[in-house]
Amino acid sequence: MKLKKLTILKVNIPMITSFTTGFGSVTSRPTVIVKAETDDGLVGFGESSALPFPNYESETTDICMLVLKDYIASLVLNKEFKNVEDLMNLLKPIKGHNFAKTGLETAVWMILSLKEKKSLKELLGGTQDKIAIGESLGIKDTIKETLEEVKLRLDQGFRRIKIKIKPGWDLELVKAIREKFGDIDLMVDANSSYTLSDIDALKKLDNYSLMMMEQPLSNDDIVDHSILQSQIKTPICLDESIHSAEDARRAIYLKSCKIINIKPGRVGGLLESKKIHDICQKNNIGVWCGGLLETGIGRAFNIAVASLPNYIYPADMSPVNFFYSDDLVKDSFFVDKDGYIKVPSTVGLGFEIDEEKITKYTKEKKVLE
Ligand code: OSB
Ligand code: MG
Repeated sequence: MKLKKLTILKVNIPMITSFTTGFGSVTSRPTVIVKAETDDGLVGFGESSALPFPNYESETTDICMLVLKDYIASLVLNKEFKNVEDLMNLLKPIKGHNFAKTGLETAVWMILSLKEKKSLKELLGGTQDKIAIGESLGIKDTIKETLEEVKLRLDQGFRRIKIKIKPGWDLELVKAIREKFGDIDLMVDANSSYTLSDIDALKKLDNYSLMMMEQPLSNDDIVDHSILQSQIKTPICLDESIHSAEDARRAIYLKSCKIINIKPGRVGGLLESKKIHDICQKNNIGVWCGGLLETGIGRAFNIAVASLPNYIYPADMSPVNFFYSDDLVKDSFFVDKDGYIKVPSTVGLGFEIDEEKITKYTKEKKVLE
């Protein structure tokens, strides 16, 4: 197939609540939507879900816009490719920029789904009809507020609770949740806010039967995580440190983690997500699907890839209306009372794109042919 036109959009849906982590607060969240059109008239949409500032990953929304229009477009427009592997080979000259690549890659997965008349789940080889969902709770002003939100989400059926921690906002909070809610499935995510010099604080958390401790140490580290993992029983889950199947292989070799959080945007798309899934499966490392506050478009791809068999822990997949006043799909997913989302079996995205809404929230637009 050949792509004959790319439309790169910076879209900003108002946030109704901010989301605070160890690296700072997300208060407004523009995202990049890629519309790809083939020479035979098929249309796919994808999302580059980098954050607006370089505190989670170095890539940002504006960097994705730039790399897509100035570098990615010319490598792929009017070039023949057969599948996603071929497409990614065309993009090989570009080092990094996984989020930008994912915007295009996911749009092409949607096109392939339409072309082959198979759902994304089927194309990817997914085996699960529904995926278990957990809630990721940002850092709040008080423990009381956090406990209220934990209760609300447990009552709504969410199957595990993840709380964001940072030095000084950790032990007391975990203790309070354990006291009030007993042995619920509970995990913490530090977003790289500790170092090995904080090992005493991390060892204290180790006594609370946490499902996992996500990315406690530096975003670019797998050595100190290995040292830490050898000293605590709580499984370490890597997020920021893993950008590829090669990174996963190295982390597994060094015993730096026992679990990996796969976010398609962070690793360059669904194909690389599947490769990470596969290497983890071979090595008995369970994976799960993280989120980056995507719109319904990005979330749709996350849901599809999370149907692969080794996605064995609940996904961060709160409904889009927890964070945003609106969405870019008409019939977004919902979490049922038992805490599951159904994986769509229809072709294409699996959800109906709302092009009027995309137009309504577009702040910048580049068309390349
Ligand atoms: O580390 O998992 C993270 C949101 C923004 C930046 C980093 C992270 C998160 C989340 C995901 O926790 C929340 C979601 O998308 O539902
Ligand atoms: Mg994380």
